[in-house]
Amino acid sequence: MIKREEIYARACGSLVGGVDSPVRAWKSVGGTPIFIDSAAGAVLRDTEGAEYRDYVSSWGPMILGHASPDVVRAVSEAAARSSSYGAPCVGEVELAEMIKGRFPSIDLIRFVSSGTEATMTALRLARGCTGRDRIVKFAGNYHGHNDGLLVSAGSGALTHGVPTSPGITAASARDTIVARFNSMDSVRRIFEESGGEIAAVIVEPWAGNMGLVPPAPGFLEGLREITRERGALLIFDEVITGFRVPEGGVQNVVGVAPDITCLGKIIGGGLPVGALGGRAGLMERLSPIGPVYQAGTLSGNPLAMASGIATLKSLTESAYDRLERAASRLERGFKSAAGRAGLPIAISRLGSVLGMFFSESVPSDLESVQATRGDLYPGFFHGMLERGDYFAPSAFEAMFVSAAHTDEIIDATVANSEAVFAKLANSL
Ligand code: KE4
Repeated sequence: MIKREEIYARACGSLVGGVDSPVRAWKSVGGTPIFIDSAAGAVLRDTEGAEYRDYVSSWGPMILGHASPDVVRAVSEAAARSSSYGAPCVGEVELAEMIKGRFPSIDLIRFVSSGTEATMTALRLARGCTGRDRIVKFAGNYHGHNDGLLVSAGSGALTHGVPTSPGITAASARDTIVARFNSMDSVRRIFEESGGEIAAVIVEPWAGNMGLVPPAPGFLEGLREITRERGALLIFDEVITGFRVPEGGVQNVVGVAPDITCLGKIIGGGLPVGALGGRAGLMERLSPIGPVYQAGTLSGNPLAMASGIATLKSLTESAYDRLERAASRLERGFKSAAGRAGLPIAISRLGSVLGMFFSESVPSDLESVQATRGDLYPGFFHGMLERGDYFAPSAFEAMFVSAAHTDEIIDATVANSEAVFAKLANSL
């Protein structure tokens, strides 16, 4: 047994902030982060032996639950055949074919090792294909930590109050134009001013890095129309939403086909992976066929491919039914518990990913997210944690359930929320 204070102090002696990704340091909610020793199904176990019902799910990849037997078996068998070859393997082809089978907008794929690499490559491809420099992104959207996109970014950048990071050159920032999520007026104004310079618009079709904010009716269709009219590419960052819904991705739910789709998280089942895909004519501009260079030592890693294949194979209709049952039960339970406590909350949900806001209604953009009572979030986080429920240590993240979240797991969490919501309501 290792006390969290002890291991965190040790970690701070070797890792920046004691962590390898900022949001894990709990800076915005306070307290000493727990260190995880193991996990199985919907439950985490920390180094002190305490158990928690997990609603972070490694930020999305663990959609089946932790240590899913099929995934463990697939990764173990792959590891016994070596963990990396630096040469093509059959698993890359199999996983690519599985993804193509669910995304009609994708003819060809390139695997990389993170969502950041996927979006970074997508931008380079868009610029390489159009000969244009500028990119439009949306305030509060997060696409990983590449320079051009760490401007008015969500997730950890927003959590730590540095949406536009130091170290980004003026040129990078100049080439990134920030629009308001769900505002076609803001996008039209940008195209009126700079349309001929814009290589691409990149968007999280459901924004999962400022809480979970849905697209307004017609917003995604509007982006498709204006980019097509003005010769810019449309990039959907589906790193969170890809395979989170039974339809595959948001693009299949709304019927809007982007030019490039970025994926990650679930397609690797918890191992490092990212991917970008699109029409053959576009993707073939990437090296080795085309001139736009991209490469990676561990791209298409055999263990990550085995994990992704096993995960997608296990995402059956009955798995999605379990996911829907768990997520809708949590949504209903939180709403009724908060209602009984007299605490205004608003919940958004896309399949098995949810957002919760301390407000009367679901916000539509970053400005309205920041107008919600985010100050109540630390009380929610710690109140639930001490009762055995682990949520994101940031108000600007989403909640995830897995196929391992049974009715009993969800009902225990909802029961715990009664007291937590009541305490928050009394603090108003
Ligand atoms: P990675 O480079 O972290 O694999 O993926 C970047 C990324 C790209 N696009 C979207 C929509 C994303 O949400 C992410 C990463 N998500 C965050 C959590 N919201 C990762 C967690 C973290 O940064 O520690």
